[in-house]
Amino acid sequence: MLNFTVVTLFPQMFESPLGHSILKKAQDKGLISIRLVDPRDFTTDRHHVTDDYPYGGGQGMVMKPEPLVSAIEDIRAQNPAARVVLLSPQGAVFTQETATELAQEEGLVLVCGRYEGVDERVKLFVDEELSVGDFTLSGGEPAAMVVIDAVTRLIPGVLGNEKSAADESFSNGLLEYPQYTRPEEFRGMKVPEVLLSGDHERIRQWRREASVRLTMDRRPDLLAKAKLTLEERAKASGIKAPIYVALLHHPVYDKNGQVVTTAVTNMDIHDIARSGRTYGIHGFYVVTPVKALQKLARKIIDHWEQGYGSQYNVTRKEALALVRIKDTLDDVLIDIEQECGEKPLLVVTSARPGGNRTSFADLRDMLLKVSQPFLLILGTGWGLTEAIFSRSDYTLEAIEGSTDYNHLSVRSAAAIVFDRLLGGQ
Ligand code: 9D3
Repeated sequence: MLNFTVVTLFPQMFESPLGHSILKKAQDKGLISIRLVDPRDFTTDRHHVTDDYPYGGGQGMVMKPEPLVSAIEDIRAQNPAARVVLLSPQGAVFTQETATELAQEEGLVLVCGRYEGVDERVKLFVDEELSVGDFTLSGGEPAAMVVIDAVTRLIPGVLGNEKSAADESFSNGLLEYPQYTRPEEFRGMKVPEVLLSGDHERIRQWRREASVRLTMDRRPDLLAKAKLTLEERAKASGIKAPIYVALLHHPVYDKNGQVVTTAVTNMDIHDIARSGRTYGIHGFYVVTPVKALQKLARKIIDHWEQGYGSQYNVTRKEALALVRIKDTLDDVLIDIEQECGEKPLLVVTSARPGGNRTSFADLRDMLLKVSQPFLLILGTGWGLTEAIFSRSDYTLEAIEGSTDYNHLSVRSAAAIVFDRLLGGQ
């Protein structure tokens, strides 16, 4: 039994919504109760005044603290376990998760504001503030009804069994699949054949796929929290283009603007491989013409792939399987062309400002549309040479931090670029 108490200047507003359908049945079955309390009954002045002008001036009226707080204290005294919620545009946004949490309570007190808001000091007498979304209502009453409805549906016994199972499918964090009923053909539009097939496994698969696709199209923000399989996640990311990364040790500039070859480092190989594996990068090229450094790189990889490390840490092995060592950028391009059947588009990254830059958002869009492979080129030392820039198809915008200091390591920059281009929001 969940006892709702609504504190409102307009108790009559609740009569009809509570008097019909599910909410009426839930009350009749004794699964919930709803008490309406009017703060006007807690005024002590002759005119029962509940609002007043705002200090500091401004539009409209503000609800006075005394009647609301007296009402809250009176309710708390009778029902000490109750959770007291103020409906307010400044509250945390009410979600299905909040509803699930509130449905576990024994008592909920919903305090509705009117006018332009309530005196700030009332907020010290409630447990939390909830909003129902980013739009302006005339008062907390419709929001309280929303909360009562969403919470009541989750109380065992309120819905039939089949229906509560259907609600579970919403709590998987996806939008619901399309529904059809008779007739089989309406104004030339047929019901999808699979739904008439009677093949429950195919129907389940079709619905699941439709849910994922619809969520991807309309509410990609939901996908971050949704429970998806790895395959579904890959599909949902919508990225068709295979993405490769090359870490260039030559040709790059040194401090003095000379073209040099930098040393291969253990940490760059490990960390970019692990980030790359995490974000679904197809291959990670370590490019150096120096044979001794290639040998070093190979030794690092072999240790984890075949040596002691492969037993010691199998996930590291999985990441390092992405690493390929090449002499030059041209060798990388040949390798990708052999694997994909076409040349990759070249994307260079640079911390240096200027030039005609492509934003992360634009490149992300391109990855969704194009199926041609992409090669992200990362420089070492003091950055990629002009020769590499002039060969590239796109120059990605520089990563902006939040200060004027901008000295990311190449492996940190790689992780940030992967997340901005490929991350689930
Ligand atoms: C003048 C600035 N307004 C804030 C955006 C003041 C104001 C507008 C509307 C103060 C209160 C209200 C009434 N709204 C609610 O009480 C309310 C609400 C809402 O307006 N939107 C979403 N959720 C909620 S919960 C309570």
